[in-house]
Amino acid sequence: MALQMPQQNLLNGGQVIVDYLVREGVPFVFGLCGHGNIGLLDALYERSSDIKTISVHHESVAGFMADVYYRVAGKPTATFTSCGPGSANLPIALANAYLDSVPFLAITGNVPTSQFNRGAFQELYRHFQADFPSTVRSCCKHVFQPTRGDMVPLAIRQAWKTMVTGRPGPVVLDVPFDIFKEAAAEETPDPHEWNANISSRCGADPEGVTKAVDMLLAAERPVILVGQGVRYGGAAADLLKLAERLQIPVASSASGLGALPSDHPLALGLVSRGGVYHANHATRQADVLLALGVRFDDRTSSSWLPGYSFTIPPTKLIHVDIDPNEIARNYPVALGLMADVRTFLRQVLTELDTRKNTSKGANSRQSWLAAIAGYRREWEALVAPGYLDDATPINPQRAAYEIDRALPEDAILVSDIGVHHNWLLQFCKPKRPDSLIGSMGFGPMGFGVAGVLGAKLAAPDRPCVGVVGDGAFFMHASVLGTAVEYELPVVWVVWNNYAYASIRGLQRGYLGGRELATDFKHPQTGLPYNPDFAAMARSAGVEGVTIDRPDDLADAVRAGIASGRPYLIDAIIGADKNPGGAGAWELPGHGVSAPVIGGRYRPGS
Ligand SMILES: Cc1ncc(C[n+]2csc(CCOP(=O)(O)OP(=O)(O)O)c2C)c(N)n1
Ligand SMILES: [Mg+2]
Repeated sequence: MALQMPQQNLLNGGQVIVDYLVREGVPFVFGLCGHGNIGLLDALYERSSDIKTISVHHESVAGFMADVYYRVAGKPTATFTSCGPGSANLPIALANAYLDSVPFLAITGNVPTSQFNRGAFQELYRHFQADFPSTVRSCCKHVFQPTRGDMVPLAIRQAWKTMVTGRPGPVVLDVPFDIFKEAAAEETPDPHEWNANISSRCGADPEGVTKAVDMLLAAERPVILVGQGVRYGGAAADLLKLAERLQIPVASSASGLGALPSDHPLALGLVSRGGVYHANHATRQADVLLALGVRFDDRTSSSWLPGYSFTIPPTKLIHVDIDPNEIARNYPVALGLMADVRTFLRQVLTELDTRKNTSKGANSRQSWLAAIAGYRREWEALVAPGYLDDATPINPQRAAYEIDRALPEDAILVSDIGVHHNWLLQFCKPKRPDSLIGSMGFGPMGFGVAGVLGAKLAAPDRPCVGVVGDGAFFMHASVLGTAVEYELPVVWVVWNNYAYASIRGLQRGYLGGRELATDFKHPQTGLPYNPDFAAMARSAGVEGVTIDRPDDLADAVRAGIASGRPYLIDAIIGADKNPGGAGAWELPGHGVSAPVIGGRYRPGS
């Protein structure tokens, strides 16, 4: 398509940005208009056959869509937001992407350079002129703010490179109003020169690889712990090879679930404060723990209290991460290696080829695996009754199970934040690295409500289901309109427990039941209150049904997927049970939760 050339046949700032996105192969931009970004919209208008603009009804929706798009497609996209309040709706999604190491380019509008520091409409100026960058500095890898048209080419190519190299993360390109229209360059930087040929897949120090292999071969109770670095680093196939070759069981942080298919005999599942017994009891007894792309946050680590998730030391930790800042952040390391996880795994496999007798260690590991199988049986016996509970409202464990079993193998489940997420983490059986997507770093409500739309755009042929709290859905119900406007056949299961139940659970667990501001009640009757979500969906042109019997839930999910239309299931689910796990969680000043199985492990006792 012919571009409209401004003065001297130069592309303007907006055109350079959009052309660069097109040359990077970005299929979508997500955002919301404002006077601050009409220049960019104009450039997008010109290229509308090359890049599709998705207009949403809340800026955070745009950010969550871009975020989950990347988690599924492995490719970054961009968002556009206006100056002032429009962009101020975005940091929640930026911070979420930042903490979960997910890249997207946030193009934020700002006031015209000629008006800097005059207090123009929507300028944040009282501390420093046009100071949106300060608003987002803790929420992204870098902020670029070109203040002349000819600064745009440099800014866009550097922004993209910063976003995708090293530990990935979101980057902000903050563009004053006039710069979108100001003459910028004759042509756009070529991604092949500035970005495509850069690899950050660095390997570990070769001596470190030798040491790691020595430690793994000598270990009697080794465990591999995987996190996001394996899942999104494309390392799942190499992980499988290593685990099978050395017969080492694999536990996952919440962000690593599905890196090894859940039904693989060596897959232990979730290690966490709410982790399953066989995972937690294996990782905390391990003599060598190989941690791949894991942060050891408080939930994974049972608030770092020894003996619940981990006991490091005496466990010898081999910690591999592309970001050295995460190594030895929370636990001492026997061996810390900065490396891309996939490259490291390949180095280890190559090193193993040079060793003799690797099967000896694998055979001696059978007693360790047998012990873990025993822990697994104990866990399964503990949770068995929950699968059979026929009660209405639906038992949450049963709900998680019914939703999971209704999903075909290629389905993508995007969870929101809340108690439903904890249940899903325990009882879903993800088969692929992207089967169960959740937010673990920042945990913003709305992530799943909106994110499922991004998943669908990334994988139009795969069923995409968002399981979301009633609190979060009400907060972000505008997604109904977006699904209709862009014909996105996603299924939302609203986990309707008439409460901000995860927080009410804390009031019950830690505060003696002093409940305030955590449930939804009708003012006159005192009965649980919520809008009729199914009717709300229908009013927006989305199919909507209400389910309160466990036997109907799986069929409803299947029907939603089969409908080929946006579909909402309002599922009435009990809130009186909390997902108990084998770990613990400390809320400093309020105490420590008790595990439901196994207690605290003390080495040597
Ligand atoms: C934007 C945002 N506000 C507040 C919180 C704190 N928070 C975490 S979970 C939760 C309750 C969520 O309620 P709901 O969506 O109904 O999910 P449930 O826990 O009931 O499954 C709240 C308020 C948050 N994580 N994000
Ligand atoms: Mg709720």
